[in-house]
Amino acid sequence: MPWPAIHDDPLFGHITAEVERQNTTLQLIASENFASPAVLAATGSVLTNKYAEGYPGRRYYGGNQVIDEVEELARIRCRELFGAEHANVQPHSGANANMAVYQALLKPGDVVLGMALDQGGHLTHGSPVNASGILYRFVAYGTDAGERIDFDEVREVALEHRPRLIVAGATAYPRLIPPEPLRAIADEVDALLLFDAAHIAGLIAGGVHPDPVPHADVVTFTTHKTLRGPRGGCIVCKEPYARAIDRAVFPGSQGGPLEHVIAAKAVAFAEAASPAFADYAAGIVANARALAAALAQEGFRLVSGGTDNHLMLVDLRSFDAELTGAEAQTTLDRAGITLNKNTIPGDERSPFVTSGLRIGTAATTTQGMGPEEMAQIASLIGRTLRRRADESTITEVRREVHSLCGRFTPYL
Ligand code: DSN
Repeated sequence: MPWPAIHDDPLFGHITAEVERQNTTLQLIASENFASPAVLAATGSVLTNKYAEGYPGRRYYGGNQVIDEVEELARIRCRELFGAEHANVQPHSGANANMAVYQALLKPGDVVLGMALDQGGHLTHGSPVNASGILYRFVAYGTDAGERIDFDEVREVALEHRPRLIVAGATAYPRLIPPEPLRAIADEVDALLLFDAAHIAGLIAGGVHPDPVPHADVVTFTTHKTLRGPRGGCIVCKEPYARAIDRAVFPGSQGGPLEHVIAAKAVAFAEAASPAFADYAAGIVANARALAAALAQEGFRLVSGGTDNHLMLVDLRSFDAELTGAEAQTTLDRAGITLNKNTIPGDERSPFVTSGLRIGTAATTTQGMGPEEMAQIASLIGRTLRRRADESTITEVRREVHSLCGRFTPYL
């Protein structure tokens, strides 16, 4: 027997337990989704066995005839889905994609504009504890009194600091990000424009959010959030940057590509190109609006007053000044409602505590839930947090969550 028998390894018990958790509790983390059986099959395929440093037709190892076909298919589907001139499907994650773009376009010490981290930006948009903030001089822009991106401020900061690159995009921003004003500002200061579409790639592919590809020099995204593919990253760019981007991914910052994940990305691109995916993307936004409206009815203030995308930020202070994001996350987790604490603009609490929650609808929409279920979820959240000291309420909500999920089981 070539492999040791490990069918009784406790690890497989853990995987079964995780399937059970995903099937029976509510997944409201805005960056998560349920990948299709076809995506899971490709991710778990023998393609994981193959080393393929390089790119199709230019590999360092032999035996890559099939792998070349797989990666080329993924690149073609990615270009077609996003109408892009060039695609690199090798980044292992969105963070890797962003770092490769910086490596391709910048020199250490160059000035870059990015969204403030406490107002929705990502770690790779210049956090001092991230390589982006260590290697490059990031200057932050933020949101205005209405908690929306302040394009006048972006322009002022750009004129003052003359960045080499402007980074658009966020991980916790509930509103639409129009690419045109950012392109105009980038042109005015002779900067390049990177649009980090990690969260909204599925909304762009589904045609419900404006397409940044014609406007940005480079667009990065992850494949596992609203796009509903395997965990991973991608870069699309204009042709003049293609060679530098490819070199920055390999050999610049990664070794062997994960070809099983690239195959699963190809599956996801095909799924996202189907007419049904446009309905799905519209459903995500409709559900987010319904959930936000129902949460407002429960007494929660929504940052910026609502949402245009797949997520909302809840300001807990309006509901209960004593309730922190950390306590709300832990309490809801016990009730079978999975989401994450999040800082909100002007938050006085630390990122480990926070005054907010981030809630997304990509996964529940995949399950087939609609506005009626969103209203029920808002009511469950409100009831749990209002009566959080009462153990029987947590048990009762957990039972209701179980029953709700039983009608929309993702993995039968
Ligand atoms: N962890 C991702 C998110 O939740 O938005 C960002 O990297």
